[in-house]
Amino acid sequence: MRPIPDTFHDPRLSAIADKVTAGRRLDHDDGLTLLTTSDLVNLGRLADHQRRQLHGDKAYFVYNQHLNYTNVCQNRCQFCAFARDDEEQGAFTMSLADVEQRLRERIDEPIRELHVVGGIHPDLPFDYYIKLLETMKRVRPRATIKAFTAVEIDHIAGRSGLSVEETLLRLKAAGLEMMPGGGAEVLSDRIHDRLYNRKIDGRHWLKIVRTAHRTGIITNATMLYGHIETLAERVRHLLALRDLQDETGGFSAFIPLAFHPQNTRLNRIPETTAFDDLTPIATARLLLDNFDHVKANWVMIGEALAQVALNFGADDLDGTIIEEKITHMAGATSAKGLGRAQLKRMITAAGFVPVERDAFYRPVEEARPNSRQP
Ligand code: V47
Repeated sequence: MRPIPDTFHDPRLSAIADKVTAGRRLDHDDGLTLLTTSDLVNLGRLADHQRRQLHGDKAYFVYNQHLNYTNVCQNRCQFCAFARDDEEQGAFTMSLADVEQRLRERIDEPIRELHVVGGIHPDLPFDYYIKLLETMKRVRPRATIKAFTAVEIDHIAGRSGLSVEETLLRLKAAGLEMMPGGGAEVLSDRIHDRLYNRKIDGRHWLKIVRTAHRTGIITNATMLYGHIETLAERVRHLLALRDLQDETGGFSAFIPLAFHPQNTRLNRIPETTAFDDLTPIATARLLLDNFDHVKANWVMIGEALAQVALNFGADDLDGTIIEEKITHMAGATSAKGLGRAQLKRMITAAGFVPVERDAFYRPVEEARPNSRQP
């Protein structure tokens, strides 16, 4: 085991290091210390220590494609630049033929995961969601479909007239294997009431995710930070996720999402700094002792900082992504997609061994040159 550093500028970190070494669980106060310390380097070293216990020098990425089937959304959350009303300029809803065409444009690429998120469209019938999954599975049989946040699942269940559990089972039969982590934002009634009161609250989000885990659908978990949340609210969010993970074991990865303010109703809030972006990653690695993976999402924090984050507790860079929309509409300046070679170069240059993975973190064998691997 690598030694934990003993030259802490912040003595509070030394006490936390003792707990980490002894395998003792961190608590709410420890979480606050991690989020408030200015001893960033030692915070990173502690998180790196834990990250290497789990993953050694491996760092993961996936060849994935994003697909946003609609931006029509009845919730109109204050932090969102993506949503439109039905008749509003810029509103779109993809037909099944559009979806098929979008997937076929990249059919020669070895895509392993389809990441699918959309708005809460008031009128799409239940059948649309079933056919959407069936279309994706038919066109891309080897890709895992990671689709619909818990907020979408709640809405789709409403459209189906079935229970959430029955809805999930029907979606699973049509090809749903995994759910993305969005929708909870921060598990806090205060923030829910102020920023996204038309959508389900934190308790409801946890209930739907618990049901998904029970039906054998694994999910990710995210946290939208850098807006009006307090540090204590961040810690409570992480601890609520940790409690649910103790109960179900159904979370795959945790992904902190940096708030991008442009074109949103919160556009007076400044963008996050590098310090703001690295501390949630390191804190999550230490507090979420029952999560295997912490992702540094390069779309959110930029390619350069995501690479640095691999040394601050993150073990995964997400992936090629190919055409991110939600954050770019809110002003993200990162690329819209990255190539496999670029991801590998970023990981190698940070001192790690790149591992291309599938959606379930199984290593993927690289295709031989010129071989087709849809
Ligand atoms: O819940 C919306 C976020 C999420 C903004 O599971 C914004 O691997 C920043 O679920 N600035 C949806 N973020 C996307 C999502 C997701 C994203 C990346 C990885 C994974 C995963 C899942 O997008 C929403 C919200 O938190 N979001 N607007 C914004 N202005």
